[in-house]
Amino acid sequence: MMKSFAIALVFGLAVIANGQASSKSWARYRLFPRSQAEAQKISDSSLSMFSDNVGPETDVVAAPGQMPEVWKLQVPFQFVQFLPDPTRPMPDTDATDYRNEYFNLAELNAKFEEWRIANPSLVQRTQIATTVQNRPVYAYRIYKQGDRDVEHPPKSVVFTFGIHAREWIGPAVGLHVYNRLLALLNGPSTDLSERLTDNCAIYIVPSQNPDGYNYSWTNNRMWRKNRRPNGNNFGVDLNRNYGVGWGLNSGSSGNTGSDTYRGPSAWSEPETSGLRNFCQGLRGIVGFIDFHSYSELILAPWSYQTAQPANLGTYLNIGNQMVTAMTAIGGHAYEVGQTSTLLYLASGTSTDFFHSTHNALAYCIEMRDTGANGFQLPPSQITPTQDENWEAVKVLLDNLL
Ligand code: 0X9
Ligand code: ZN
Repeated sequence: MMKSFAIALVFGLAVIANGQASSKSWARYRLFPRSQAEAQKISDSSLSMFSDNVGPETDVVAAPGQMPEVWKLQVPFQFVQFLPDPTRPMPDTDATDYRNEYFNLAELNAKFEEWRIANPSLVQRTQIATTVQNRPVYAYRIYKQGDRDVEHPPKSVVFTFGIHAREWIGPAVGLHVYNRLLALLNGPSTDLSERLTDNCAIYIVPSQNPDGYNYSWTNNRMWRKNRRPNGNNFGVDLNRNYGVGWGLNSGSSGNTGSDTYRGPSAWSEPETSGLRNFCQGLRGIVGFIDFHSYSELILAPWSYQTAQPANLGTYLNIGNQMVTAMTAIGGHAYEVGQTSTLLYLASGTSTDFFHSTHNALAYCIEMRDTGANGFQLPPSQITPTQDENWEAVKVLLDNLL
């Protein structure tokens, strides 16, 4: 049964593969790996991952002429759709409305700076890394010193955005979280703002991969990694470069051309090692969220192994509270679970590092949508995605402060 299904898929595809359009067009294919070894073959290939779901099925993007790469995998597959050429530069939008437009790197940096300068007593900026192409990576600290006259608050929470270049909704949500936190601290005192004042500093890294983000605007909308030159290829997947579980359990690739290339060693990239060094100096990191897209998932460690973390119950409990708040405001019911079992094995990730080294409650949120538009989420969905993820942030802070 399973076998004939597989053969039908492959034959079904042959018709499309030999059709004229596919050799000249970009196309999305769905692959059905039957074993860990086949999943690893997909991960090692130079096909661009569309969904990164190297589990029961995964979607890849084939450039014109890349069809032989798909065949070579010898994994059952089916055609999903033709895609617009992602290598066309994006039109320069001159975006000003962060609730309804995507900001390019310069616009994003300018907005973070505008709000920092407008709030000198609340915001502090630190450069935590310099990228391969010499761009700064910044962390913005938001903290209002309260009655308790402490030099450093006892707790810290860290939010990172934009580690994967093409996930444009990430930095867009970062802008909103920053804006809402400033509004909270500037507005009338609330239970949460009081606890924030006395207790906790929040750190936002709005764009952890500025080289990749810029490249996704200028050259290739589907770019994921940073822009490290690797011989004939470019880029390290920064979310495979963290030093916990690095390179283990087929959750990453050693091929430089792969979209999940882990880099030559753990922490080889400035965007990851800079964040690690910066966090070494912070007091008590209790919470962390790394914002990604897409799939509408709230993911807990571990991601490099299927074993459960000792406090999985706490992760699921707070995750479910997030879902309740998010669904109430936006109607999208994100799913909660452990990365390695709900999604797939991913080794060397941000969450495994913050969970294990800092003992933080460390989530990865895969934001909208569930695949209809994927990384190219229409601007009309920016506002609702920002709003529902601000709810998730508040739930985390409520539980941890
Ligand atoms: O593969 C990834 O890095 C993430 N999915 S994505 O489609 N956005 O690339 C999920 C990995 C899980 N992330 C963490 N546990 N940090
Ligand atoms: Zn991602």
